[in-house]
Amino acid sequence: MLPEPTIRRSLRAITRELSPAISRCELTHLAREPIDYQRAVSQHEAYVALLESLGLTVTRLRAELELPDAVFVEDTAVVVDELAVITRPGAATRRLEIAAVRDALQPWRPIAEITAPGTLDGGDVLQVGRTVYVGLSSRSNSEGAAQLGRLLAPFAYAVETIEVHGCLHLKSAVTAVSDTLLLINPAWCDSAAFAGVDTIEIDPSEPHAANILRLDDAVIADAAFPRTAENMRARGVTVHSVNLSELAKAEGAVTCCSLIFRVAPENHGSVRAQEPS
Ligand code: CIR
Repeated sequence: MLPEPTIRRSLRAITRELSPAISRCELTHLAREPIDYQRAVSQHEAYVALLESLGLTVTRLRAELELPDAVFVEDTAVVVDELAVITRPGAATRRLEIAAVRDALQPWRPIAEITAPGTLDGGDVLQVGRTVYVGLSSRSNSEGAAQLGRLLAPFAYAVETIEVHGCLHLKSAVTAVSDTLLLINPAWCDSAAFAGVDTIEIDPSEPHAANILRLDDAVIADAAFPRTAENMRARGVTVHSVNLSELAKAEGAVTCCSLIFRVAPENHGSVRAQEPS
């Protein structure tokens, strides 16, 4: 008898190659420092290779010289099982990123979109079961959250807003290990908003550690945060590490560099999303 495929076998990822213009990226909470482009490319390639080694099929979109932040593909869409919502990123410089992502998601999901005056970055959207938390940040506004709520309501998702302070996105402050366990930096968002859900706090010496990428039975974390990784392992979480130190200078982290979504197992790897020319 064949072994059961792991659930992760049906996960796909969309990533986008790194633009040499990354040195002109948006920055909100960090001072600009030089980014070593070649090292950043190598780190990003290692990230994609890790996703592939863990069984995901990855669609890699091309970089564009005029889109410095396009590698942070997470911000351009919110993908749930039933629908892909193309966002309207809060930074106007990032709005041209959405076209290629819409094309790449088209084969996999019905498409909806956030429209003006709504703004929404995918980095502000945290799905935990049928609850979708939206961070109200410098990028995402209450109109964007309300639009997302209306789009997801027919599928029985409840959208809740939460204030974010001191960091770029909600998922800088909190991410999900599973539907019942969150990793949180309580200094950057109000943990009371997640009452009833179990939480692990980041190690206080690692304020940026709360951003982890959830897969079905493991997480990916930046190797820069070993103490928080140990806290997770102590709770039985499988943690894979990757070094994204150059992208961290652009205020990027592990969730930002991919859009992860589930496909029916029979479609896994069989259909290529259209890639922009
Ligand atoms: C920006 O400021 O938009 C980019 N430099 C970083 C975006 C990181 N994205 C994310 O955390 N989801």
